[in-house]
Amino acid sequence: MADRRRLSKFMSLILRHRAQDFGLDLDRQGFTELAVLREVVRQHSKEVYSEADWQAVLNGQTDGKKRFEVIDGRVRALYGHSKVSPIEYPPVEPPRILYHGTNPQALNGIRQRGLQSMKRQYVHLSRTTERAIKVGSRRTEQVILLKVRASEAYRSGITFYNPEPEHFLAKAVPIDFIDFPDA
Ligand code: HQG
Repeated sequence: MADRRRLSKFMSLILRHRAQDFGLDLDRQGFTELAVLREVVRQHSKEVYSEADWQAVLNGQTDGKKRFEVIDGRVRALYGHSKVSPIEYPPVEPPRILYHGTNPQALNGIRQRGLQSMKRQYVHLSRTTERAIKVGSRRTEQVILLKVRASEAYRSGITFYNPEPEHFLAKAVPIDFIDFPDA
């Protein structure tokens, strides 16, 4: 079996960050033709991916994360885009509390400036503590769990989006709506 994680990572790179470099145009919702993307991947990969590999990655069966979406032969990354590939979603009302898992190095910056989207287009917020801890543990063994008072932020005019069930996005979250662990 081909390395599906590698396919998923390559697709994320193209659809979240570098579509233009690979000659792909994304529409405002981040979609492009699946057939064209497949051809780009074929041209740039040493691996040969089967139909089953493609379906597994597109359906989020590699590690249980739904990263992509296909509608009418067009594909997009659901989240994670950098500022060069802006993407728009319909706004939603968030749950009362959302979580963000981060690392000790980031904490000072967050205390000063709130949660910023950094290299991406949006800040990523998790519905559950488990998911937030998983996200944070990509960078550290000492995950710091922040609680975001999302309903309150929403009522104050912050816009939220929900591209896939576990995740919410916002342009930024000011410190007023963040509960720090030792606060
Ligand atoms: C931190 C993966 C200093 C923030 C994951 C984070 C997720 C600040 C880092 C998704 C800051 C940005 C996104 C501030 C935020 N000062 N640091 N003011 N505000 N930060 O990767 O949330 O597997 O862009 O805490 O699972 O870690 O790729 O965001 O540590 O769902 O599908 O700046 O990416 O999904 O890092 O992860 P990221 P994230 P995939």
